[in-house]
Amino acid sequence: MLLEKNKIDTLNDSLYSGHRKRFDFIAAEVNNIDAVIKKLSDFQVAIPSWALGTGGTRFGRFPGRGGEPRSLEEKIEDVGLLHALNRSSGAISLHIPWDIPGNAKAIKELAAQHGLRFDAMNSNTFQDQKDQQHSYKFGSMQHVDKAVRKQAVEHNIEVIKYGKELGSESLTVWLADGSCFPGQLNFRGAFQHTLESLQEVYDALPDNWKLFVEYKAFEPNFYSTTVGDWGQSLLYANKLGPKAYTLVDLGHHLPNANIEQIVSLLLMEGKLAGFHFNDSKYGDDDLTVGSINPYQLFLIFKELVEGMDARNMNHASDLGWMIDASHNVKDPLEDLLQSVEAIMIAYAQALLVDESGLKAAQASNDVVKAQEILQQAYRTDVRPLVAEARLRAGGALDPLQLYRSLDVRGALVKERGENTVATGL
Ligand code: PSV
Ligand code: MN
Repeated sequence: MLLEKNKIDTLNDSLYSGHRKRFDFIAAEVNNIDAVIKKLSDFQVAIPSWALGTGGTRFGRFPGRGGEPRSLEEKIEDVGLLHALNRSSGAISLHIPWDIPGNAKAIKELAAQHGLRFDAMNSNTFQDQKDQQHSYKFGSMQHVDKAVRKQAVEHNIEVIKYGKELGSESLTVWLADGSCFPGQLNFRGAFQHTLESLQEVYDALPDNWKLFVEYKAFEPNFYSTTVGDWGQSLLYANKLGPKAYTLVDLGHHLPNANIEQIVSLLLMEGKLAGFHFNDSKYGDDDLTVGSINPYQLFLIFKELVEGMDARNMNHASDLGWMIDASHNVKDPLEDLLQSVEAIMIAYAQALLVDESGLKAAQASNDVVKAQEILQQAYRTDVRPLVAEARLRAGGALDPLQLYRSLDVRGALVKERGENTVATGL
């Protein structure tokens, strides 16, 4: 389904005068307003190909209204729809083998028609596939059997091959490897095997590619995880070399971890790869970004903006920005629109932080002033700035309202059927 530009314009016209008032009000308070809007327009968040269908838990899955994408082509069309609405979702991230591009040239062309590029490629050695020779039951890259490790390495090299065909420039490796019980594995042995396997994958990376090492505290293993936290990920990344980085998935920490501090230090070391955004209350809940703890999201973006500026980095292109969420009770496309909006809001708030005032407050140990400065930015209603950036880029002033008023889901159900289940996960 394609969204005609005149439908976007019609809704924008009806919302414009209210928007203008709200925008002028906040714009008067912001220094360099055009530079801020430009940064917001440039910022793109990749959509994972596995988040376009209804998710579930190990207790079950409740289908949505239908119309889910039945193929990679339809997934690209769905991301194209999101991007047409918000102009901030201009990339898609593929998981192999869930979304193998059969005809890479045609897939690349289709994505380009929707203004999409291919973000990080993701490998999968956490599930056994039907025709697979060796099982990953006891791990993949950490496995005691060399044949299993070799299979995992070869899979990752195959994923790089697909990525090269599509114009991607990074590989994210998330390993479920670890153990469920004390004594099950030798920690150092598991680390060494994993490092050796990752090194083989690293050596197969094209020069302009990056390797993102994602960590996760627990699940599916419940006693130890072989890339369990940012320290372990950073150890691997440092040992592997300059093309290896640490990827932060917000849901992959133990409760109350200070993620913004982790982000700050990884950036300082030049080892932050990027993000998998989601939100959570308990574990890897994969909820809509900003739905539980929007202040934390703002604090993370505050560190990102300050840390990236300190290293002269380009906010839009020097880190990988991606959503990694699951939609159990919401329409996946609505959930993704909400997530992208939450990310843009947190980024906009971070751009408003009075950095020099904050530095002065820190230098004089003025704790109260420092808090005031942060909360001044956080409590500013930046939604008109984000909407203005969308408007200038050709998107909808209110993407969710347009999605609903056009009954996009209804049209997708008509086109694809009620009982479609997204391919993949
Ligand atoms: C694992 O929980 C994870 O965050 C990894 O990024 C996977 O690639 C993704 O979720 C999908 O299972
Ligand atoms: Mn993830």
